[in-house]
Amino acid sequence: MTLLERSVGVEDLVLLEPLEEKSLLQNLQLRYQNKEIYTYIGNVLISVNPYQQLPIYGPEFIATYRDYTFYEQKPHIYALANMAYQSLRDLDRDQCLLITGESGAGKTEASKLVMSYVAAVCEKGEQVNSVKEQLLQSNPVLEAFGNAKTIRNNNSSRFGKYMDVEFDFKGSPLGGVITNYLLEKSRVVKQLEGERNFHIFYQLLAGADAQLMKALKLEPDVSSYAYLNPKVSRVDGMDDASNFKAVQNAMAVIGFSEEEIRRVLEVTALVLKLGNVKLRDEFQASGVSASGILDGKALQEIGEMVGLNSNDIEKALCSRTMETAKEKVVTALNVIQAHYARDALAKNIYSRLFNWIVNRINDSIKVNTKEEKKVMGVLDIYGFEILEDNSFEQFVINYCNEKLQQVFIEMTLKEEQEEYKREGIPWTKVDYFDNGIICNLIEHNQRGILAMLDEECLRPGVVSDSTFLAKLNQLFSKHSHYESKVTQNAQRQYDHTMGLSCFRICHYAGKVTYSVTSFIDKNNDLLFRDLSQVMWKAQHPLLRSLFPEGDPKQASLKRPPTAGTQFKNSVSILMKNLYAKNPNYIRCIKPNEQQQRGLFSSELVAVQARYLGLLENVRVRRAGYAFRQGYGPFLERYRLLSKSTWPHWNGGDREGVEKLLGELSLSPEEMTYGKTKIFIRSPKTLFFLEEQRRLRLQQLATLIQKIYRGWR
Ligand code: AD9
Ligand code: MG
Repeated sequence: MTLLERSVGVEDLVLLEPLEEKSLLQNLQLRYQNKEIYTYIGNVLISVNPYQQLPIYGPEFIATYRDYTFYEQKPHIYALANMAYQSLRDLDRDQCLLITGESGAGKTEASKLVMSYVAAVCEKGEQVNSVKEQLLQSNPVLEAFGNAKTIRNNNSSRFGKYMDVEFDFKGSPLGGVITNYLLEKSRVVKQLEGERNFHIFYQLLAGADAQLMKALKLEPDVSSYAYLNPKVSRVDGMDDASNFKAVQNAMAVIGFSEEEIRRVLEVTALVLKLGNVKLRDEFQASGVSASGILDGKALQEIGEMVGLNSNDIEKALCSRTMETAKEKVVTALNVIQAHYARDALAKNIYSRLFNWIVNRINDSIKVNTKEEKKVMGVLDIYGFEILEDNSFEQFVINYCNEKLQQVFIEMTLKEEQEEYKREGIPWTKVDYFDNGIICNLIEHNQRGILAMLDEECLRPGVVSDSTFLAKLNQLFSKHSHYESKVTQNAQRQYDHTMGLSCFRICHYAGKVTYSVTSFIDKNNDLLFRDLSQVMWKAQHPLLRSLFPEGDPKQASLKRPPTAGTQFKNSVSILMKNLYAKNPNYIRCIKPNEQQQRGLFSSELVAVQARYLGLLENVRVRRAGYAFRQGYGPFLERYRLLSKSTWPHWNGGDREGVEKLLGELSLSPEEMTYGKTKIFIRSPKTLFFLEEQRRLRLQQLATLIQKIYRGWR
């Protein structure tokens, strides 16, 4: 039985015949139904969410995978983690693991499996163990504050995460740095039906002991809080109370002091209470509508907890101060505006708290040594999104995926090309779709959609989402990847699915229609100065530190970059970081919407296969060689297959390999001899070699046994 036949379907899609979407899906389905959730495309790993605990993880499997090279065992995430780790430790090459896929596809679980693999195989020792613990414990903390139950995933990460783990020359972890992207802060004040707010709120209410509840003046009943949806207070299989203990413990392991933990929980409780601050219409004598507090209890409690006068908070929520060079004008907000201000404040406090937590973890895990470090970056970030209504969030998420696709193609091709050049092997050009044009449409510094959005946000005068759209329509009327009602009408195309307030981008993964509603607002992401000023006045050191711009001395500070620009900048830093490393890819696929084991919906997977560019990936991969290895190690491994090289070979490594492969009568197109490495076109040949080696080892073992018996 060969390695190929051992599994069901091909283990590497490079071997797929015929190569088309249908056969690709059938292959994944066949494997999935046989609980083979992992499949390769060369060294890219595809992982289909099993929605059940498979007996393929843990120390025994880790021990197996650490002793083999990539193609020697069944496809597995441990094999990929092992390849990345060994290459980092032994070849000194910084690595990155890019984990992509849609919500619920298994990205976060995959990143945890990689981390636990690396933690298990690296050296042990007191110092190392404590670093490992801190790195591993950052997960439950970030998940508590950054994950939530959504319709698509009970434990959905509502932020993007990139983590650099740094190692010393022996491959022992020294520490790391976490970068977070775009927390979905709108969830703090509103959730879709069937969804929850961030886990921490429920954990706190379910798990805090009586003393803490009293100190925070909280009630255990979820329905007491307007920001929590009482219909989904619990999630099947999730124990909020015991998770709360685990989070507190994890924070302590990372190095948060008791006081810091309490402060974090106070700010969390404050956000919950803000939702209960009810406002009402009030009419001023002048007849202008204004607002005031309907029920002062929540506000009173907030004031007491963070050392603020509740009248000051009320004033900041219900009015707005406009400052000109000469004077200050205070205008009253009506009840809708005041509620909006309250929600904006809650979202801001929470997202700033989240950033603070990430920074605090980074302080603990930061590496202080000057010695040379090796780095493994793990990226767990939202995949391409096409929802029913796509807004600013989907726009930036899809932009990020467009950039990741660009990295993927460029790095895969560049890497191949460079190696061919080094090895003196002719390079045949591969045709592929270059999505640079779409990236440019979005990110171009002067003429991109994000630049246009900023221009509109910063322009004085009356600006709105529709003036922004009009600008795009004018500028991109002829762009091949941009469409809107206006451009369609000009071309006499009549598409009823396109709304008046929408534009559409033809992404590499498909067309997405975005509604411009709230683009300006979300990009501006401004908090009225009255609110930051009052927060800065709080006696609570943590809360106060979250609002540095509230300091009157900082009043002349320039406005912070817009949300779009901040995101673009962090994506650009991420890309630079990724380009500097050797990439490893994990493509996660969600087999069904019901989060059920054993169910494989071909239609759903087909869409994801397109987003992930799997066919394109196989095509690029097939154009080259699936396997390559230095002559020395290759000869060492397979020399027992030839009479010329076994048991002794006195010539050079390359001659030995030529002799050996010559004797095995393999097709000459299957391999090419580079300067230092042998290149093998398809994994099939490699599997053949492996199989021959296994048989030969068996033969030798029998022979040795016979000789041994003869002696006895
Ligand atoms: V989201 O974009 O954060 O909403 P992810 O991260 O892609 O999403 P996640 O890793 O959270 O998905 O996986 C969703 C659920 O699928 C998990 O909570 C597990 O219940 C399940 N899962 C995922 N991968 C595995 C696995 N290898 N084995 C068993 C798995 N269950
Ligand atoms: Mg996740």
